[in-house]
Amino acid sequence: MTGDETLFEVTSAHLNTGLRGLPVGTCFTSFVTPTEGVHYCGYPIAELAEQEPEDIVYLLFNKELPNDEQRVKFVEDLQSRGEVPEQINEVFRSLPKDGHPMDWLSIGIHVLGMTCLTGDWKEDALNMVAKMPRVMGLMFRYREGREDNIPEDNLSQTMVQRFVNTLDFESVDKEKMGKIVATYLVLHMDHGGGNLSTFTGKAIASGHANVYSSMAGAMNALSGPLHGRANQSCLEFVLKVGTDDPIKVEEFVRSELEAKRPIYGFGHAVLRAEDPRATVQFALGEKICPDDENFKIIRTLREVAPKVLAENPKISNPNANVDIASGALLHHVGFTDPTYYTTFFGWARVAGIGAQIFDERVVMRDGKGVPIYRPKYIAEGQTLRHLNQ
Ligand code: AMX
Repeated sequence: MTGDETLFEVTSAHLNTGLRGLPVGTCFTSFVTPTEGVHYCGYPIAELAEQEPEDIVYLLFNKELPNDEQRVKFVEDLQSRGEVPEQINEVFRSLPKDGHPMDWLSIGIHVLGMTCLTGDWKEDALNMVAKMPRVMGLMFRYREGREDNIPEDNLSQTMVQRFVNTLDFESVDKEKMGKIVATYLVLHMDHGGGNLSTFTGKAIASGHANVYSSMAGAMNALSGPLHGRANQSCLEFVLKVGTDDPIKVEEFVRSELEAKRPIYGFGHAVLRAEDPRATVQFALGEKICPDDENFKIIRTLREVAPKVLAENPKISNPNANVDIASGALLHHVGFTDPTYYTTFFGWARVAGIGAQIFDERVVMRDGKGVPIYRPKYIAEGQTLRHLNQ
């Protein structure tokens, strides 16, 4: 037995805790540290924030950033994969408009799986990444009843431009929108191996369901209010604050805590400082929309809430998390309905989860792949000792 193998002992205290903290595998794409937050393939996220989303997709699949030549080739490759099947229009036309956008996204991914499957893990994962901008754009269009005059998908554009082009929002600064969406995608593409949606996607793929079915399952996991849907709750919270006056904001924060409600956008399970993804988005907001009403509110919240939360020693991290700023920025460029926010999160994660599924299926264990997931459950009344008998 090596020293490594003795580092972690499973005790009965680990049972029924949602696998929290239990080491179960290796993640090649990203990890999270308490001070610098998420790192993609070793790079702290703050160093990557200005990269194009296509560069990060390349990084997650190849474990290195592309050089200029590789970048050009990869962008062309993604563009060649971008076309979406006509059937997606029929399906979206028929879905209930009051269904949650995350359910639409999951169904859209299933449609891709039913029409575009190759059966090759990497091909399918990259094809899905390439098709997502159009799927996302179409989802907005059909949900909002803007089914007529949808611009053709311009496959020579970047992923974000294709989405913005499909949406074709009137009276919105498309360049600003593109910058905010691109930054959002880069910051959200991956977050370690054990978060619920990533784990779910990999678990489904371990039974050799295809990448599309696995990703649809991952999106369903992401849609939960304790997971990806927190970003929707965050903007709803900011709208509820409704003022950027520091005294009133402090009163509001205290009254929410008094009522045992969370202060959304603050705190983190792993980070012990402000999430660099929040820092990046605050800097972007100061550049793009310093006078936006919601941005002014989150600026004040960022000053006031950590001081109030720090009064409670139980709270491990009183600082801003990634979700505090993303909603205000998206809102500023016309995405005023927070129920859509988790779909941006899902769109971004298709890259990270797709890359992790590829690693687990094709790369790990010298190419044999990780076997079908099968954690051990103990029968009622038994203890861990029974496992050794
Ligand atoms: N507001 C109110 N109470 C908070 C809080 C906050 N922002 N952050 C932590 N706490 C409370 C916890 O609920 C917990 O209370 P309990 O002991 O009564 O159960 C106690 O402080 C200790 O929690 P913790 O160890 O500091 O954090 P955690 O790992 O249990 O929870 C998180 C982390 C993010 C769920 C929590 O900070 C929270 O609920 N934040 C507000 C909601 C939010 O912003 N969610 C988005 C998270 C974004 C992300 O992680 N990507």
